[in-house]
Amino acid sequence: MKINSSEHVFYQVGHHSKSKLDLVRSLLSTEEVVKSAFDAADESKDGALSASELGHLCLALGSSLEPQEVEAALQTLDTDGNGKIEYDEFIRWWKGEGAKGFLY
Ligand SMILES: [Ca+2]
Repeated sequence: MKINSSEHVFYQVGHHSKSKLDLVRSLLSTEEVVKSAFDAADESKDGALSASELGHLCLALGSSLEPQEVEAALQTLDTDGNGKIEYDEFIRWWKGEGAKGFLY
Protein backbone atom coordinates (compact mmCIF):
# COMPACT_ATOMS: atom_id res chain seq x y z
CA MET A 1 0.00 0.00 0.00
CA LYS A 2 1.28 3.39 -0.97
CA ILE A 3 0.72 6.32 1.32
CA ASN A 4 0.38 9.65 -0.37
CA SER A 5 1.80 12.12 2.09
CA SER A 6 1.77 15.22 -0.09
CA GLU A 7 -1.60 16.40 1.22
CA HIS A 8 -0.42 15.97 4.76
CA VAL A 9 2.78 17.88 4.01
CA PHE A 10 0.77 20.64 2.40
CA TYR A 11 -1.47 20.80 5.46
CA GLN A 12 1.58 21.13 7.72
CA VAL A 13 3.14 23.79 5.54
CA GLY A 14 -0.18 25.63 5.34
CA HIS A 15 -0.48 25.49 9.10
CA HIS A 16 2.99 26.97 9.65
CA SER A 17 2.37 29.50 6.94
CA LYS A 18 -0.84 30.58 8.64
CA SER A 19 0.77 31.20 12.02
CA LYS A 20 3.51 33.23 10.34
CA LEU A 21 0.89 35.17 8.41
CA ASP A 22 -0.95 35.78 11.70
CA LEU A 23 2.26 37.28 13.06
CA VAL A 24 2.64 39.49 10.00
CA ARG A 25 -0.98 40.63 10.29
CA SER A 26 -0.59 41.44 13.97
CA LEU A 27 2.27 43.80 13.05
CA LEU A 28 0.17 45.60 10.46
CA SER A 29 -1.62 47.81 12.97
CA THR A 30 -3.40 50.27 10.69
CA GLU A 31 -4.52 50.47 7.06
CA GLU A 32 -1.77 53.06 6.44
CA VAL A 33 0.82 50.56 7.65
CA VAL A 34 -0.70 47.87 5.43
CA LYS A 35 -0.53 50.20 2.43
CA SER A 36 3.07 51.26 3.02
CA ALA A 37 4.21 47.67 3.64
CA PHE A 38 2.46 46.58 0.45
CA ASP A 39 3.97 49.41 -1.62
CA ALA A 40 7.44 48.77 -0.22
CA ALA A 41 7.19 45.07 -1.08
CA ASP A 42 5.84 45.74 -4.58
CA GLU A 43 9.27 46.03 -6.14
CA SER A 44 8.01 45.79 -9.70
CA LYS A 45 5.44 48.55 -8.98
CA ASP A 46 2.69 46.70 -10.82
CA GLY A 47 0.20 47.03 -7.95
CA ALA A 48 0.36 43.35 -7.05
CA LEU A 49 2.70 41.11 -5.08
CA SER A 50 4.33 38.08 -6.65
CA ALA A 51 5.34 35.12 -4.48
CA SER A 52 8.85 36.50 -3.95
CA GLU A 53 7.53 39.99 -3.17
CA LEU A 54 5.14 38.49 -0.63
CA GLY A 55 8.10 36.68 0.90
CA HIS A 56 9.98 39.97 1.11
CA LEU A 57 7.03 41.66 2.81
CA CYS A 58 6.93 38.94 5.47
CA LEU A 59 10.68 39.14 5.91
CA ALA A 60 10.53 42.93 6.27
CA LEU A 61 8.10 42.37 9.15
CA GLY A 62 10.38 39.83 10.78
CA SER A 63 8.67 36.64 9.62
CA SER A 64 10.90 34.43 7.51
CA LEU A 65 8.88 32.09 5.29
CA GLU A 66 10.25 29.03 3.52
CA PRO A 67 9.57 29.05 -0.26
CA GLN A 68 6.80 26.45 0.15
CA GLU A 69 5.28 28.53 2.94
CA VAL A 70 5.27 31.59 0.68
CA GLU A 71 3.51 29.43 -1.91
CA ALA A 72 0.87 28.37 0.65
CA ALA A 73 0.47 31.97 1.79
CA LEU A 74 0.07 33.11 -1.81
CA GLN A 75 -2.69 30.55 -2.37
CA THR A 76 -4.40 31.68 0.83
CA LEU A 77 -4.45 35.35 -0.12
CA ASP A 78 -4.88 35.04 -3.90
CA THR A 79 -8.68 34.81 -3.95
CA ASP A 80 -9.03 35.30 -7.72
CA GLY A 81 -6.32 32.73 -8.41
CA ASN A 82 -4.18 34.77 -10.83
CA GLY A 83 -0.96 34.01 -8.96
CA LYS A 84 -0.48 37.52 -7.57
CA ILE A 85 -1.72 39.37 -4.53
CA GLU A 86 -3.52 42.54 -5.59
CA TYR A 87 -3.88 45.24 -2.95
CA ASP A 88 -7.62 44.60 -2.55
CA GLU A 89 -6.92 40.91 -1.89
CA PHE A 90 -4.31 41.89 0.66
CA ILE A 91 -6.51 44.38 2.47
CA ARG A 92 -9.43 41.92 2.47
CA TRP A 93 -7.23 39.31 4.14
CA TRP A 94 -6.06 41.88 6.66
CA LYS A 95 -9.58 43.14 7.43
CA GLY A 96 -11.37 39.81 7.25
CA GLU A 97 -9.13 37.91 9.61
CA GLY A 98 -8.19 40.94 11.66
CA ALA A 99 -11.76 41.52 12.77
CA LYS A 100 -11.83 38.11 14.46
CA GLY A 101 -8.70 38.11 16.50
CA PHE A 102 -7.56 41.64 17.20
CA LEU A 103 -8.81 44.56 19.20
CA TYR A 104 -8.54 48.05 17.78
CA1 LIG B 1 -4.87 37.82 -7.31
